[in-house]
Amino acid sequence: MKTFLALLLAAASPAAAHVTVDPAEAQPATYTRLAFRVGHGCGGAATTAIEVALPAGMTVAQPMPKPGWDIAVEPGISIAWRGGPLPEAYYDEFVMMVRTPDRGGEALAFPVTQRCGEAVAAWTQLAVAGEARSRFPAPMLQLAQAPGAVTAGPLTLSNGWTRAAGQGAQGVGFVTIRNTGSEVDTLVAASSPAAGRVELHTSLREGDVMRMRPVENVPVPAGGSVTLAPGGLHMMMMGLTRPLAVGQVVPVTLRFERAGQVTVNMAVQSAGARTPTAMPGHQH
Ligand SMILES: [Cu+2]
Repeated sequence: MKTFLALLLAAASPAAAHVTVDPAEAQPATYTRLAFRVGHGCGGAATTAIEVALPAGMTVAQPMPKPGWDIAVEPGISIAWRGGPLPEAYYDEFVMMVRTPDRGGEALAFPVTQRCGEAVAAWTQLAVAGEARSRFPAPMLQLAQAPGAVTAGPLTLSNGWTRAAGQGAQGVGFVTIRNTGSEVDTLVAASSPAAGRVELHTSLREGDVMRMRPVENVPVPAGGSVTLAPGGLHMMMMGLTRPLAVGQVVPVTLRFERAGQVTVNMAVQSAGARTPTAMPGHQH
């Protein structure tokens, strides 16, 4: 049946033959509206379901209701619209709001299964390097490198941020470090012209009290990432040499065992900020 449909689809409308996602590119770690565009049915039959599989790590994905369509959500797994039908000759869009994962530079696949009664078109094939473009490609969303992201060998550092603080006070520093290499690397030191010295700290809960402790280093696993964030690992800028004001940028140089030194610009957020950027529509 699938082969038969494949032939039909290929013959029917090669130009508008794919389910696609709009936009095709987005920023990492931001709220983004995604529209899945459906330009035709399954080889003549009207569309009765669009089932979208979510990429790993997409923990926030909210479907937009659609008159005439029932919605089924499996959190973090899939979103499906069932109903219609959407006639073969019509065009429609199925919309969701997502928070993109903090993995700048990655291409996210959204395999889509389109059903037309009993018939099925599976837009689920992933591109393979060196092979011709698939006839049934999964819609892809390319994540841009995070603004201000810097690389050192296989390491990408992004989302550097700090909080407003006065001269002479202690400042904090946060950053996400991704290691696409096959060997662990280790953050061993940090320094900044804005601070007398910079220590690596972790936060621990002892009873009802959060305490900070210096740590010798911060390992970044091969193929993994580490996020320095409020309530956990952070950089402590001891003795700020100047006040840090919201909107400014503060350079911090991190030293890794393997990748060497790399400088990240940390954006100064408000004194109470919990995240590196404002999240539209979700500020509480
Ligand atoms: Cu600290």
